[in-house]
Amino acid sequence: MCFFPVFLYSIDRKIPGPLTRQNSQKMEGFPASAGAAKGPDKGAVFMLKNEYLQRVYSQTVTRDPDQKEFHQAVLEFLESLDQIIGQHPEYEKKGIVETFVEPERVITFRVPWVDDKGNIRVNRGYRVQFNSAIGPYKGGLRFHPTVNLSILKFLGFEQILKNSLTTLPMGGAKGGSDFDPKGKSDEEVMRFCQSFMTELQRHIGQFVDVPAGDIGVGAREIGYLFGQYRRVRGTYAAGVLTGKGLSFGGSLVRTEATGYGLCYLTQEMLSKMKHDSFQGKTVVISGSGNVAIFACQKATELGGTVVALSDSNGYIHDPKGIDLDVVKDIKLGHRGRIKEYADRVPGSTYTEGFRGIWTIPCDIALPCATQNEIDGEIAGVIVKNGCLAVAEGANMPCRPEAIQAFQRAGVLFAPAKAANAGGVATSGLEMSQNSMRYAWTFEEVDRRLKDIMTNIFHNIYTAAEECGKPGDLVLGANIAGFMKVANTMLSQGLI
Ligand code: NDP
Ligand code: 2IT
Repeated sequence: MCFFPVFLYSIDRKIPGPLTRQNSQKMEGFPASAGAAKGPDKGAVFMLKNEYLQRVYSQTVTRDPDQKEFHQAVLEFLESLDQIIGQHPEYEKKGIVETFVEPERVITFRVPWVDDKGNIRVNRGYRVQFNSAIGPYKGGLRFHPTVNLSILKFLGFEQILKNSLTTLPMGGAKGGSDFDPKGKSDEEVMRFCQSFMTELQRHIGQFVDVPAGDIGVGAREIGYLFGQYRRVRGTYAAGVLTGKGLSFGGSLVRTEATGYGLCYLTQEMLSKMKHDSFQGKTVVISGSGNVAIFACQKATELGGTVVALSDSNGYIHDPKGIDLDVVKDIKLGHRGRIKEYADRVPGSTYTEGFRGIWTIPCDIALPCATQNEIDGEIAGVIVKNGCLAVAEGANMPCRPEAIQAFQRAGVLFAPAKAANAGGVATSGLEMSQNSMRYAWTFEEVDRRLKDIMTNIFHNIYTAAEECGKPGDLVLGANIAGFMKVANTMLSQGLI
């Protein structure tokens, strides 16, 4: 029994989680903490009114106190659920929410490999198989030195909701390693991928778990991973990975899909909510990897002018519009740094530090680099500069206080689990084509992708309206994504 109807959490810009609580000493198992609630200048205050959800969040934090990114993703989701949980007593009765926030399985393994100098190197590999109620586990692999269980659990958790929104039969998962492909030779990357897959292969399969790419994992890595899977298993099971090359079961449009899908959803949001479009708009996109490059391409095709891109070192500004051929040559051609662009394109500038990109005024902001790159302060600058719409190409690039700042200012905001679902949706289409042993044309896949993204927008828009919060697409995405999985979990019993 909770004696206190309101449970307060303060989310600081740097350290998300329950930094503050008031009157919560009756909550079983919640770690003691102290401190006054943060003022609005320091961070946003979040409330969970429902006692059951308070308990679930408290247990999530207590179990894994260091998993800040995971807490952040779970809290945002629970806040949305708070709006409807009272109408669904069956979820508490059957323990659906506490089951939903706990991964079905977490696999960690060591990945030994030999570098070009003959040194033995050991990385850590992971696969978080979060939820398989509506289909086999599905989600990307991230190779980046910052990879840890907190990040993979947040990504796997959001993937459940995202995959549900696509309407395709895919559960949620994420995996990867703290291996850094940057600066490694092709041979080193190959040896690493072979070692990684030698272990991962026993945990995946077309009806079990289907990995794909994410940060640091593109066509090259997927090729090496697929080669090793085929060799170790002695079977040509194309459907075990997505994002494959076209000659071995890959789908047209998968490379472009996340960036294209992001723009399709943004276009639909602008049209429905502001009777507007990309036409004539100034666009800023962070990152310069797979998602950013193809978002830049589609935004330009739709009539926008993309004036800035970044990488983890800094950003380029080209007021006349980014020359994407130059970016592709730098990033896809020889894995160079974005700084080169300013040396090659007259009239453009390069500035050190990737966060400064958001000081450039824009109508549409598409953060496509990594998590938590936009905090409350940066969001304030984006709002002040008159931005119309923010759509998340990366996973969780906006901190909670940034999202609040956008929503309060009336800036349209599309959350990642809806806005960047085009990548995994097209992975789902790749799986379908693999099952049929048939390949659709570019136009066919692109048409399906566009339909899926348009559908996602309308579903989340309608869900928000039905919850009495029209325009709150964070709420709409969380509720629409969750209901399908939750009701499936109810049908299948306690698993
Ligand atoms: P890439 O590896 O192709 O590119 C990542 C880009 O983000 C690079 O420009 C990279 O710069 C930058 N970046 C990565 N980490 C950081 C960091 N810590 N700080 C600043 N910049 C950083 O990855 P993707 O484009 O595939 O992924 C980008 C985002 O989109 C991720 O959040 C991913 O989870 C998400 N996403 C990807 C999908 C896909 O299909 N690929 C699908 C849905 C979401 P640098 O080169 O300097 O590291
Ligand atoms: O975050 C994501 O949705 C991805 N990295 C794509 C996953 C996939 O399985 O295509």
